[in-house]
Amino acid sequence: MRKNKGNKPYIFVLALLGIFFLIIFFTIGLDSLKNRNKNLYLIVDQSAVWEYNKTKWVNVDRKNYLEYNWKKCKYYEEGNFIHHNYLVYTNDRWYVFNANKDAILPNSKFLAVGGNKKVSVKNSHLIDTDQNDQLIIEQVLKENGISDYENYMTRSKLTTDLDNDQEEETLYVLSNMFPTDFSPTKIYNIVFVKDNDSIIYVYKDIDSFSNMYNHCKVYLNNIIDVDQDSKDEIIIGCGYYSTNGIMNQMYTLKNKEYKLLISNR
Ligand SMILES: [Ca+2]
Ligand SMILES: [Ca+2]
Repeated sequence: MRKNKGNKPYIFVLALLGIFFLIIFFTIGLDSLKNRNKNLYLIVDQSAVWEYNKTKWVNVDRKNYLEYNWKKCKYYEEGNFIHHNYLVYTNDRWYVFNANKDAILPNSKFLAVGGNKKVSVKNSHLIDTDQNDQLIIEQVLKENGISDYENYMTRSKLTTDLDNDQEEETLYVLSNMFPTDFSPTKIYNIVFVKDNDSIIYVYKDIDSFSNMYNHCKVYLNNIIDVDQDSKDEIIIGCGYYSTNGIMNQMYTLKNKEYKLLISNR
């Protein structure tokens, strides 16, 4: 009896400590345990969340998007770092909040980078092509069996050093998808890089006009170096007609070819 009485204060302190650690565990511990392996993830526009899982990129299931809510991430639009922002997934879309937790309107070309791994994101704002690009565009279209050069909707480019050889390449984005005032024989989306005299294709999708609504219209989302090898990965978006969503893909340069790293469809 006596012995038990003497232990009472200790039991009380131990119980208090236990409760204290349980509270800490459930508020901070559980959260960090969940995110322990999240060393790099990308939230790409409204349509993809990609996580780097040990050796490969994986698509995060939409039902798990909530795990990323209120995590601080680096928020970019067309390669411009806007701020360390917070993203919140609710009602089937991402809402973006700044450091003061005020809502901001996301751009359709946004990219949020989360986790603790270093990456570099590059300006990915395209400009319209001009007279000097005409020859190379015609050559590429001809090479792909497309003869009507005059009818197009998107011809844009970005000049930058993508492979870190200290020389600039030009990335072109061409598309005549979903025309309203002309009917081409073929519809196309072509993304390619002109590196000196060689053409390196990133994304190519060509079909007959009658199949148009099975396709999407391509654009550049962002340029990022995810593995810090100083060679840029290219993220494209491709919007399907009406409310049929967006395909996002990330490509990496291996042996002078762009290879698909991950696609959300
Ligand atoms: Ca280069
Ligand atoms: Ca890279």
